[in-house]
Amino acid sequence: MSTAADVLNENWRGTHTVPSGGLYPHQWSWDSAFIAIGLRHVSPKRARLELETLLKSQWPDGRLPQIVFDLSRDNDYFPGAAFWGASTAGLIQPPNHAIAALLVHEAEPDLAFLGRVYPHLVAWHHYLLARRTGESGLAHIVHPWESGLDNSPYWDAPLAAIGETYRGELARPDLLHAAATERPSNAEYGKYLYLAERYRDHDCDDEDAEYPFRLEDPLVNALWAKSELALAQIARALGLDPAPHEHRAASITAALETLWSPELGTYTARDIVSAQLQPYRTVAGIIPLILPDIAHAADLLAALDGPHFALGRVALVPSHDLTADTFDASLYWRGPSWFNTAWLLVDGLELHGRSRDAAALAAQTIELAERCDYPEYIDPHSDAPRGTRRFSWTAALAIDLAER
Ligand code: 2M8
Repeated sequence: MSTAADVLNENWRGTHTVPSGGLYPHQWSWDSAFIAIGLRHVSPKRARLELETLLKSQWPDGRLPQIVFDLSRDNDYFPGAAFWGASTAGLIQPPNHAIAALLVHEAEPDLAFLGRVYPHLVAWHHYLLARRTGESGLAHIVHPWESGLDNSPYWDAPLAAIGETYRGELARPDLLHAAATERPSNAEYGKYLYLAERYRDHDCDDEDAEYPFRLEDPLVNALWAKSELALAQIARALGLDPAPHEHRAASITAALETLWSPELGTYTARDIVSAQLQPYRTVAGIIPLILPDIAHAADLLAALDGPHFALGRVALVPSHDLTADTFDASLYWRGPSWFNTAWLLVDGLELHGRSRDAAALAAQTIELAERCDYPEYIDPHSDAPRGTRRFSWTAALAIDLAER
């Protein structure tokens, strides 16, 4: 029987792991962090190399790029290096890397590794603070791809408000590897490419005052705060001062309260351009449960248990509210359950005193990953696999849950 480790071996490219050989032939930023978390149980050495390969592509301003391209596969994914005119994409992804670095070190203590990665991780967080953080104290994203949850309903109204669309030729090699009913539409791709092109043509400098897509997302900021807590532990291990990281984590955690929606009973995203909170429940709005001091932990647990996310009554945790008109059980980040958010919520449940439910969610995550051949995502009602198969973070996080 093929194992999760076989999937990681298949997708290993000598210095890093691709998310999947067909659909995603390059190195993705937050995928690599999740992958390293599983890889540490297979080969701590490879896990360290996975992270350090990504860090090698860090920009001088500190950002970690969304994608590091394999130039030999540039025709197999769009937009690639030819579009960006560079070997990395200018956008970012959610900051889960310090969490991964700490866990990799815990699997096989290596202070030299921690010492090498720490300054890079500090520079990465500094980029978020210096270039992306406004008065609210939260970092904003400038593209749906930066959220990791590309076609979440959070982005519907902000994208609809943008009159422009991409005028170049739209390639969709992704549709060779996943059904069109399970991927974003061409209309969404038109907006994605318009924004990416505009950001690129301003040298990705974050200085375009009229830039039309700027949102504060609860998952991105919760991961940032959690990563600051991880950096505090890394600093302590290195004999450095953890306090600045602890203070930053506390201030992001406090600032997340500005994204709380009493009507929804979850956190949500704020559109900085329109000053609107988005009226949707998504798994991103529950993820702040990973923070020990989050104010609405009890409400988040109630949201998980209630009809919108139905913990224990559907497969894993759906990416979008089961009762919403916008819910679609097969469509990417608009309903299907994903293995990385399940992994994060296992941690959140554990942290907030729900160990039995955490264990049940972990067991379900491992079982579904194995039974469905490590799918990218699954239908929460039928358990049917969706998206691509033999997907690296699904395999990696199943290994991690099984090893704990
Ligand atoms: C998906 O996003 C990429 C663009 O970054 C795509 O659809 O082409 C998302 O699920 C994202 O979170 C993930 O990092 C990436 C690679 O697995 O795929």
